[in-house]
Parts: sequence; structure tokens; C-alpha cells
Amino acid sequence: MLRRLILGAALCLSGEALAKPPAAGVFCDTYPSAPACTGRQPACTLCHTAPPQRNVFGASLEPHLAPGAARPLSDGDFSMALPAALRAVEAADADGDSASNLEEIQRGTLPADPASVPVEPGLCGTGENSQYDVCRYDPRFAYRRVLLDFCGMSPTYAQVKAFAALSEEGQRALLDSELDRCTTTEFWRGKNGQLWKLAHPKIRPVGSLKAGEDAGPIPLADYYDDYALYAYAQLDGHDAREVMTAKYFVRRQTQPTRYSPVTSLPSQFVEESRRAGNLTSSWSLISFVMFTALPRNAAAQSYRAYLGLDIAKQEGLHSVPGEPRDYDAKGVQAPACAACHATLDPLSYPFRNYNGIAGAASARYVPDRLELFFSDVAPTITQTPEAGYLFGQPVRDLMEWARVGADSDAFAISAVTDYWKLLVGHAPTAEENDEFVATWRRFKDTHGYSVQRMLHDLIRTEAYGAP
Ligand SMILES: [Ca+2]
Ligand SMILES: [Ca+2]
Repeated sequence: MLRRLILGAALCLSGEALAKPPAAGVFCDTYPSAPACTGRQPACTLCHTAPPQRNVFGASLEPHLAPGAARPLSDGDFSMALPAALRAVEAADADGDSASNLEEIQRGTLPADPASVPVEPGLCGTGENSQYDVCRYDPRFAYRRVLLDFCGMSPTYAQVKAFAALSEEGQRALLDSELDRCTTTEFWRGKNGQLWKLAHPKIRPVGSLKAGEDAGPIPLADYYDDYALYAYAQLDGHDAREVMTAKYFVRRQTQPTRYSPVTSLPSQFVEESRRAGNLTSSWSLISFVMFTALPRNAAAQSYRAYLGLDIAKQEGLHSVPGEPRDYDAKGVQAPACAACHATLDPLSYPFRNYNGIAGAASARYVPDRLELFFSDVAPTITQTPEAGYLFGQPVRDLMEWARVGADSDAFAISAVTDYWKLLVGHAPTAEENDEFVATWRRFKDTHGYSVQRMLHDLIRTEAYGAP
């Protein structure tokens, strides 16, 4: 018997059958150097509008998938048949944009979207733009950009002339020292400065609920604490992962802005052993857990904000066998919901004891929280475990969730993408992919997750410094 779906709580897709969870992995085994596969996996939308509906590229694959075999295919048969089907349509042009499917896959554009086409590398003719060295890294262009992006002001004519007179080595040194100087300014690190802008979609402030400084009419939590931890983790060679893993809080002093770690704040209530950076801040618990028993929204928001994966867009799906168990009886086992909830529910279990809005127990870690406050939600609600899964890997609790997440490629990719969008002006394009991958890999493997050191790489990329 079908249980009625409770809309709003569950994340469901239309249709009966579903996208095959192994599809993204098999695709990347077939095209390991495709931009969609470098450090991540392609979203379901490569082949589907919303699973199971296929887009034009997915539909063109169907007749080549184990032709003659009975439908539906098992996951195993599907995985065996997909590489040959992909190869069979490589020369075709599913979306009619004149670029073959193979060319689009290799250059990182969408084979089912005629608006997404590979751009020819710029024609670097001379005389097109005499002011700048178009198509190649131009230190003068980068210099102007660094002052604008990090200091919020254009260089004066005298500064530009002085810069141009320097040797190549002198120009590089000045770019580095100006970057370091400008990242100490209020424009970069102060309240509502550049770093705070990067934090907005992660924190999702709501002025009417703000407590403390700039309090609103219903003061529930002070999210300036969240901005302070975020900014601290981005600055001065600190480890950017601590936005997810910090056991400390950060106090902000003004004029000039300074951020310093502290062991307690009057506005924060989760004890040290249960803290996971901004995932467990008062504001995150108040605004993302709110009144819910199983905090799926808090889990999905953390996944999106810090790991760059949006489950509602079918990104980062790692179905856990046997899930979702539907402990809170929301009907998420219906096939259209299970596609996302097999990932989302086990992602949410480690939040089970973090309380949202509940009077004196608000924004706290409460052992047996479901037993104490939510036992009437569903007969099986109290069976919800605290252990869960992230990226298909078991995690004991939210601290381990945060640790695994912070150490993942997804974290580094997401963090560097934020700066790429802010500084280059858009998400990395297929043409920029090599520089982008080199930048996030060095951020992770060489720079110890120091944003400051990563920025010195980023301002040297052609993506940033070629006019
Ligand atoms: Ca095409
Ligand atoms: Ca296309």
C-alpha cells in the first residue's frame, strides 16, 4: 500500500523508474579525463531531465543499451552495457549544436543542451586591444584586478606607471605583496566585506531572527558568530576546513576587524566535544533544524554549503543499500523519493541529537533528543541511529561526518570554486579546467588548505590575469 507522501518534508522526483546510481561512476570510468569527472562525478542531468525521464542525449543512448535484453535492466547489466552505448553515439550530435557528443564530453559542455557548446580558443590576433596583452597573462591587468578585488579600489595612474616600470620579477613580487596587504583591509575581511559575501549562501541570514548586534524583532540566534568563524578559517594561513570541524568559536573585534578563537561565547551552547564548526552553530541549529525531528534540511544545507553538492539537483548521490529506512514515516521509500533519500537520510542521521527551536533546549546537543521530544512523530522514530553515511562511507557521528567531509576533494573543489566565481567572475569553464584542477589540488595537497596561499596561485592563472 502506498503511503500518502507528505510534501515539503520529502524530496521526491516524478516517475516510477529511476536513474541508475552507478551511471555516473561508469561514465567516468569511460571518460576519466572529461572535465565533469575531474575530482567529482557528473550530475544525473547529463543524461536526464529528472530521472527517469531522459534528455535527448540519454534518449539517444537507450537503443544501444543491451539491445534485446529484457527491461528494466539490473544495475549490473546496465553498468556492463553503458560504455558500449556511450561509444556508439560519440560521433552523433544529440542536441544539434554542431558539436559531437564526444567533443562535448571531452570539452566539458552538455551534450543535451544546444546552449552549451565548446568555445573555440580565442583568436589571439594582434592589435585587437593594444592596452592589454590579450589572450596571455598580463601582469598589468592582474595588478589592476588585484587592487579592485582585494582592496576595492583601482590603482592610480602613478601606481600603474610605477608597476609597468618594474622587471617581470618585481611585478610578480608586488602582486604578491599587494594581495597580502589588501587581504588585511576592511573591504576584504570586515563586516559585509568580500569574505562575508562568500559566506552569505552558507549562512543564509534572516535579519528578523537576528540576535545580538543588529538584532531583529524575533532574536533567535546571532549568525555573526558564523561569519566570524568562516572569515577566521579563510584568513592568515589558517586551515579552511575548520569552518566545518572547529571545536572553538571566533570572536570578532572591530576597528579594525580582528578575529580570534575563543573556547566559549555567550551565544553558543553546544559543548566542545559535540562541536563541528558552523554545522553546529546556534544559527545553523535554529534556522536549519528548526522544529524537525530528523534534520534533513540541516544535512542538505551543510552538504550544499561546504561540499558544493545539491541533492535537490541530484548532485552527490551515493545511495546506501537498504536506505531510506523511513524512521519518521514520511513516505520516503516511494520509488520517486528513494532516489534522493537513499543518500539524504543516512546523511541526516548524525544530526539526530542536535536540537533546533525548543525553548531552553534550543540549539543544543541533547542525547536522546528524539526520545525526549519527538517520540509521537512515528512509531519507529526512536530507532533512528546517530551513525550515518557520507559519500557512501560510514560515519559514527556528526564530528566524523564533518571530518570526512572536510578532508574530501569535494570540500577543496567547493572552496576554490567560491573564490573562482568571486575573482574570475564565473564558475570554472571547460577551458579553465586544467588551471582550476591544479589550483584546488595544490590548495589540498601543498598549501595545507590555506586560502591565502591558494589565492597567490589563483591570481597567477590565465583565467584571472588574461584580459
Ligand atoms: Ca552537441
Ligand atoms: Ca551542447
